Amino acid sequence: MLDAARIRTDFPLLRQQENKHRIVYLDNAATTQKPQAVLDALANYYRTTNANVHRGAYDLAIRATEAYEAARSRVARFVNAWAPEGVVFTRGTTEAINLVAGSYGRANVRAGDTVVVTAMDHHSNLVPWQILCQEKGATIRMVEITEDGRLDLSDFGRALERRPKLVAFPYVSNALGTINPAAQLARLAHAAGAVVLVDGAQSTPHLRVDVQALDCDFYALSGHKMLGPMGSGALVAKPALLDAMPPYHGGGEMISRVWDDHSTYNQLPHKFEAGTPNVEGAVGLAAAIDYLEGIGLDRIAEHEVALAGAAIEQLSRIEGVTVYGPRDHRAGVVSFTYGDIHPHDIATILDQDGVCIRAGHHCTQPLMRRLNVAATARASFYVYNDRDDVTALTTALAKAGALFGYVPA
Ligand code: 7TS
Repeated sequence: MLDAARIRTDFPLLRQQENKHRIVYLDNAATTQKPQAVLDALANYYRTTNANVHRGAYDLAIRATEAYEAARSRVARFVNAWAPEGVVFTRGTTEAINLVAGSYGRANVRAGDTVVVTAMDHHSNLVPWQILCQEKGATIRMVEITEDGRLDLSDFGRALERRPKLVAFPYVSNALGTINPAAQLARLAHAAGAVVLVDGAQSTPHLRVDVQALDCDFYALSGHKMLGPMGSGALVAKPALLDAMPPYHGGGEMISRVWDDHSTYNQLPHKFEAGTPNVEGAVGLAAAIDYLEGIGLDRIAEHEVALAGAAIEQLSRIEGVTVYGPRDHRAGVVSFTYGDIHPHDIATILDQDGVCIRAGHHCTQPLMRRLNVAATARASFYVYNDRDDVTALTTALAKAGALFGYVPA
């Protein structure tokens, strides 16, 4: 186990109380808190290095550009990207997927084509493909899940028989915690002639990721879910694919030469980074990666699996609680319902004890329909959580049970 109590002291926000209780922050799948090292990197950037990047001839602007490009290399090393120029900074996973749909998708998907997604995809890995398919007259094929919340591999195989243009899936489900066999899925999809996009929003913070070993084509990630700043993230892609893609946004920085009626475009990755980028986001994300690697991704994964296992074990002992998702080969996300208590009520009652969890559809409405629920309550763990947090969760839940007459008060 990690020394979570020690790690917690690195996070100023976690020193504060919520509703007069020690904060028990269990909404890490939505966003994580930020360590002092990241806050310092942001302040330091503005104190010593801030200028607009890629256009200054003076030393300060050169240093800002170097900091930004060093952050790109840091992200590239972290996920073993094909090359630093295959890392395009975005606002997060959502923008990265929209970039692929809007550029690769619009250039390559035609009427009658199929795009494969899964029933456990976050809306941000579904709606961009719906928009694309509606525009092109193409079809979405959604792969079903099994009873225990895994991808149905035989249905995946059937979907591939349509020879889809593109296959998109999450490495880790934000609502079920399922870890998908991403390398195997990518291999099968490639064999069927498809290009593969992996939604890495929930995997990058929690597992050691190697995009070359996964052998996907596109990989999307969010910095704010891995201790980095809000509005930071990246699309990691095979450079040859990016090179052949048309631009996504037009504007400054993405051009080479501009004429009255047309333009030529900059080299990678700048072709996809129109306008002034989020330099502080990139610098803060690089600091977050340093912090995470200081702990070690394998240890982080092990820690979360242990906490999720303890949570599932304790929750399952409470009569009336249903825990969703697989029991093993899963990440630190635990979705549950408690009888007919509305998940929003559960979250509100838990908040009285300082326990922050998410309630709702988790941007996975097609999945919620398959689970036959409108919403679930969801606890998600990270490096600063420990077994006391699991106990705080179940103790507060018992109070909710008492309030709604499920257990004697
Ligand atoms: N994909 C998955 C699997 C996610 O969990 C999320 C965010 C996204 C994409 C979108 O990421 P963004 O950084 O661009 O917003 N998931 C959640 C969540 O589970 N609760 O709040 C946001």
